[in-house]
Amino acid sequence: MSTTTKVAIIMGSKSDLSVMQDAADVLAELGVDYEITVVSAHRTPDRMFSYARAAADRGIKVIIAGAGGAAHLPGMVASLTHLPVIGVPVKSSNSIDGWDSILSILQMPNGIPVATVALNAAKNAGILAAQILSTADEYLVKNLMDFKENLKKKVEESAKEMEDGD
Ligand code: C2R
Repeated sequence: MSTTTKVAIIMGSKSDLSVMQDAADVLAELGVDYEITVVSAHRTPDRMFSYARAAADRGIKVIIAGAGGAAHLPGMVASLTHLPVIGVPVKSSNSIDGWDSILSILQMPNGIPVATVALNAAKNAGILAAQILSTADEYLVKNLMDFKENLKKKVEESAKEMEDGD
């Protein structure tokens, strides 16, 4: 990890990477350094404890945690750190229909929030992490505003194409 790395992307299994890569890609697009790895509350509880406990001291400001099925990783990590945790429900091979993961991450008890994005919405998790960091980073504010301006332009282009019958 470089000294400028502020976002940690973790996931319960390597099999989540095809979803979680979207968070990494949008952070790179926005100019945010990140680290990415596998941490499982179920399979590697000791690793999860040490990773979550050390994250803030290593300079991490936001943790993005994705997991599928009985997704305890985001909530357990949130219970071990004061850092904001963004949870990504993953529709994994062991998921019934995605709801198991959504509800495991979303329905946290009072006191231990996890900011839960939509199913497989790792891109939104990356954008939200950048928005959190931008409250103390003017350079990021500009990148985010450019990003949103691009979204607006794409919609306006689509609208024009549709209206013109292209
Ligand atoms: P495998 O493909 O490795 O069997 O994993 C992973 O996030 C993945 O979506 C299947 C699914 O199990 C999930 N998993 C969790 C946790 N650890 C692994 N939900 C956890 O600690 O919450």
